[in-house]
Amino acid sequence: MSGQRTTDPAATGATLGSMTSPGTAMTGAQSLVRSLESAGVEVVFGIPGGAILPLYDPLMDSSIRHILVRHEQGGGHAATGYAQATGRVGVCMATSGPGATNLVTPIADAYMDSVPLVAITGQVASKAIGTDAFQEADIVGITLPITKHNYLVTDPSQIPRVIAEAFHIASTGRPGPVLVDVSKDAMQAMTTFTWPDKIDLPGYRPVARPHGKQVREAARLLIDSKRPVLYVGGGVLKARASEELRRLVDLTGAPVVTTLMARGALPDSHPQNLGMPGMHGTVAAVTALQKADLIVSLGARFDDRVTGRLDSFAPYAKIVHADIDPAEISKNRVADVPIVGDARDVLSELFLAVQAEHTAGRKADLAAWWVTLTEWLEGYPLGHAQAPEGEVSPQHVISRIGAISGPESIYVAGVGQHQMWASQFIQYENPYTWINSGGLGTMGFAVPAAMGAKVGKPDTAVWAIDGDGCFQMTNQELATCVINNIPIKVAVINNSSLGMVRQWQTLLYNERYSNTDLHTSVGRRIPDFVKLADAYGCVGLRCENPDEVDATIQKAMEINDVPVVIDFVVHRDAMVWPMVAAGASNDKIQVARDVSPKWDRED
Ligand SMILES: Cc1ncc(C[n+]2csc(CCOP(=O)(O)OP(=O)(O)O)c2C)c(N)n1
Repeated sequence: MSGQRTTDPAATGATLGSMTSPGTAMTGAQSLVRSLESAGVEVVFGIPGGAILPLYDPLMDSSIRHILVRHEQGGGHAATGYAQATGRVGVCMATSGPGATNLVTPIADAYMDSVPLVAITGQVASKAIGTDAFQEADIVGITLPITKHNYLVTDPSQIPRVIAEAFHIASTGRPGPVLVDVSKDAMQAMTTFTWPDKIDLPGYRPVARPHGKQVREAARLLIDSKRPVLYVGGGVLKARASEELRRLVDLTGAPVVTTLMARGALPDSHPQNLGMPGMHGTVAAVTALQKADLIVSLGARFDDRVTGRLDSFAPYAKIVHADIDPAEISKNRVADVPIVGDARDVLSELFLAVQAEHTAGRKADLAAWWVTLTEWLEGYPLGHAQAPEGEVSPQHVISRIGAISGPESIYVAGVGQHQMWASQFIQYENPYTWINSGGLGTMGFAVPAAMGAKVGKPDTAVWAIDGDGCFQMTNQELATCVINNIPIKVAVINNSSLGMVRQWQTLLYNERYSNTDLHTSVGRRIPDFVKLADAYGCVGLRCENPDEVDATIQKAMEINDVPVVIDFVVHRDAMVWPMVAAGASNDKIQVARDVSPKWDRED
């Protein structure tokens, strides 16, 4: 995880020496601020309250930028967006009790998507812990299953060590969230500050370098394979290994699928990129995995949204499974060749091993496989039905945003149909340009995560592509954006309904639309998103006419001093295709309602 090594205390110790001499007397809160500075923190998203107030006072004198959010959930997702866009550790903070429990969703979200996050919470005074004191919640207990590690600190002298460890754990191995809960009295008491010059965690030694024998075995399988697929997951991005991936892809000539968490790891324009696998993946990507004789999984985890019905997933394939987290290997699908290691090291070594095979005159012949793959790619490209006359197509809006704003922009999605379309219809050419909530599927992710991404990448255009349902969960962070000069662009794909749920009701519940109508455009506008944007001090635009899509996007591109919200009123019956129904076999992929690819019908 080289991109995150700035958090290593050994690397930051030199700077520290000039800031503070070891053993300086100060309060626990001052020590906590010094520790965050020493860990290289530049920005924190949070909200103060009684238990964490001692920390907010010295924060005023710190170089660290604190961004006051409107809801702790927004602070957590903002830290995640920042981390995803920059590769650094994201930091959020909250007070005890309800402040801390409001962080539960973003912490769980970061855990599922392996995002390096440090959450600092204030806790009631140590003597009051366990007494049901005002605003007491056992946040360490609550977050135990959704953090990589967590701490309760009641002794101020432990603060520098714990913070150093928290950043180390969050950013190394398989990244993830770490929570540090600090009692109020520990922040108020006097202590001395010394930043540790090394981390001593005997029980935590993530393996980075893969085992050479396993890598050579994987290379041999790749050479012998007639129908290999490189199955690339978010771990490749976490390891900042896009370059290494590209080299292996070019060397092997093998087809690649990039999961929802890995979009952008290999350019979409690369001829070997078959696109996204899984429930709403391309026919070529889904079917290539099904028919493969070898799957080389790189930083992916055989998630149910990718495998579909597990016992019928990729029945002919041998599995090479490379992951930094040994717990992932053979969890869902037994691996023939397990490789534990950092994706960048795995890719570099696999490259050398395949190169050695080539030098020895052994090379895979994938010509026949590519004939078949090309038939699938050409026969079943991604596409969508036209919207009814005069109505706006959501897929068209999203693809035009991608085309006009371009591949250097960052696109952040909420959860639902718009998320799948944003993954399908924007061409990702660069890593770290696509940010979404893949594992937890958290509605409300887009606006705050886009805010965090824009803080980390202020010179990049950052789009939140959101649903009208998702947007209503966290749009209050637009106030944070306006006040703190964070000019994101929000495209609300307004189908006046909880679209993805409605799609399932259409397909599986006989078009009985129980509680999915949001009344945000059809007949009424509750709320009116343009007025809402205006109320926050953003520019609000509306587009209801298919002929005005491009001009509206262009207008948003020209506004760079305040956030822009566009209410794209789209037709509500658009559906996400292709689709593999939940729990079904990937062999049952449909490209439209009751329409399967030709070979499936012939079967
Ligand atoms: C916090 C949360 N609650 C409920 C869900 C279940 N859910 C998944 S998609 C969806 C609908 C999203 O609607 P909208 O934001 O309008 O997006 P659309 O699908 O219409 O594009 C719901 C309710 C969820 N993923 N997250």
